[in-house]
Amino acid sequence: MRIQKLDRNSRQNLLEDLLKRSPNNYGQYEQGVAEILARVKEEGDAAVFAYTQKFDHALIHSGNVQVTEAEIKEAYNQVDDSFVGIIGKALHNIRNYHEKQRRYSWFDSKPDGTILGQKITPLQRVGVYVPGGKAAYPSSVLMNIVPAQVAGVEEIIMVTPPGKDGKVNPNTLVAAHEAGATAIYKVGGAQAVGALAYGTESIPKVDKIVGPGNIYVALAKKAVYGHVSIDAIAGPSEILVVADETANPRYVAADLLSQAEHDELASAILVTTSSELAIKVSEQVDTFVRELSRGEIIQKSLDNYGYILVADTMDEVIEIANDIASEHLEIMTKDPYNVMTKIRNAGAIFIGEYASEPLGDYFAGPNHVLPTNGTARFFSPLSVDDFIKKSSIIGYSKEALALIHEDIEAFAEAEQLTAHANSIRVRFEE
Ligand code: HSO
Ligand code: ZN
Repeated sequence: MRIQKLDRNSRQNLLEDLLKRSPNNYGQYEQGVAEILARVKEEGDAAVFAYTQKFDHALIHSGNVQVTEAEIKEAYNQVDDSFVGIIGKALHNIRNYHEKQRRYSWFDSKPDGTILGQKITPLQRVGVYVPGGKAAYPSSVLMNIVPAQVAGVEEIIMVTPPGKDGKVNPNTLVAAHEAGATAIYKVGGAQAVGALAYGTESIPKVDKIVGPGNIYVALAKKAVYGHVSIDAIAGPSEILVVADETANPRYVAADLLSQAEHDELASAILVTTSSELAIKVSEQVDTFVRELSRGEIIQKSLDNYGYILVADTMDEVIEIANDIASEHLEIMTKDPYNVMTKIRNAGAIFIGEYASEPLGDYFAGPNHVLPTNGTARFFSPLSVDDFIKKSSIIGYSKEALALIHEDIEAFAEAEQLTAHANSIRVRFEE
């Protein structure tokens, strides 16, 4: 891995380099996606099935588009019981964590008879997109469904592209069933997003679409935003390790590669105050790359967006970590909790040498759907909040309104909205 001294130059280059990974640079596919969406809106099922034949080479029709109980049973037969057990344990932790995010309605009443409040209502129906092919991660199925379920969403509709044989990845089906998807449809791509956004004869319209997907799915989600809600558009994975001389180089190297293996555009960065650690990590990375099965992807990803930066002080390390605003941030220093308090921007913060990133991907409980591409400056992990909405509650008594009615009338008149003023005034005319 390349090792650089952290100075103004390398810092500037790094930040510019990372920005190139933004999924906002795919304008050339927009037209094609818009056409797919328009046809799905117009023709419903017929368009969805035609695109499924064209892109997934699968013959899907209204009689087989929804996954049946029998297909779920068949999937269980294909998946190891021990894996089902592991999914169950992960689910337990993920549910417990998300339970803590649950929000409650509140009502404040005053002696004068006013009641102000906020009513929490879960979204009624949401769509979870699950990619097919190599990125069909059962862990992501859990991470997208659980917060919706904890929020109280009644209908959790999953869509996922079928293989040529018209079947869905059995691991995906088992994870969806364990997590509590209420219906599963065998459609993918922009056409699936269109179906969820507009509704078709077979697939119901939802209120929000979440879940990762390829560029067509991402652009389709962006295009239907406003018509339905969507989650943030996920970019390639990122890990940033902040370490001092006390860190174990083998652990640091292993953790960097855990995210580099996701994608050739993934980014893996170590920022450290120790040049000795930098050299050891770089050597260890080379050893691991030779041993690991996805070594080729890892090497490409490291050539693209892998960096080891050596800084003079921990303050500089923290500053660049905040500028990068990484999806995952690991802290391996002698006082990791102290460093953590100075981190402003990060999707998930892993503290100490036993909190390795994959612990969060699979098992600890927090969501692994996290802001990428520097968006941790203003976005948060997927959570129960994504699946609820709020209504304001206002209740007033005559006595309470009497005290302020003139002020409201004056305010309305200042805006020259006399009907507004009138609506208050008529209540105090007798
Ligand atoms: N680290 C990925 C999520 C994932 N990892 C799924 C393994 N499976 C999100 O950046
Ligand atoms: Zn991962």
